[in-house]
Amino acid sequence: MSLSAKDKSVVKTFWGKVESKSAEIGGEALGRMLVAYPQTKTYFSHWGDLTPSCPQVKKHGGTIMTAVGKAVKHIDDLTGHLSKLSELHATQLRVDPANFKILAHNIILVLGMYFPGDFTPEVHVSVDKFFNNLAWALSERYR
Ligand code: HNI
Repeated sequence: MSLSAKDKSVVKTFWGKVESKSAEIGGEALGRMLVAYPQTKTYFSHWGDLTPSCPQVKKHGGTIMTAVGKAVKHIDDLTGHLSKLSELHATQLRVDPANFKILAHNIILVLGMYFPGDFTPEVHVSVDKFFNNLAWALSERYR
């Protein structure tokens, strides 16, 4: 499912609104994922505390969303841009790529919560396509 020029511009415009809140949104999304999809906790067991409000979850939520924000800026070459991050998740972190979609689902959910007015169905469909492409790009180095 490739992103049309319209999808790209919708995602970039929407991200312009999201950016200043993105660390908070990332923390909320990561915290929710760890509770609602407890199988994802295994990858973060070295943190000890995995409650949604704990500092590690908040900090890593910010790290993830910074990476997502950079991906938005490289929306024309997600595969090339995310190659190193894909390799890290494949070979060192050994994250099952099915989890990328689970995290994306949680980020999308929180985007809707934070921006009920801006997150129209039209924005939703483009953002959803973007995260599918991002998940696909992050899975690229698993072969
Ligand atoms: Ni992910 C580390 C980005 C999905 C498990 N992850 C990172 C880092 C970035 C990042 C950036 C820090 C890299 C570094 O230190 O150089 N991760 C992303 C993005 C997505 C994603 C953009 C998808 C949107 N990661 C996931 C998922 C899981 C995951 C779905 C597991 C369920 N990531 C990790 C783990 C680390 C990690 C584990 C190391 C964390 C730590 O602090 O030890």
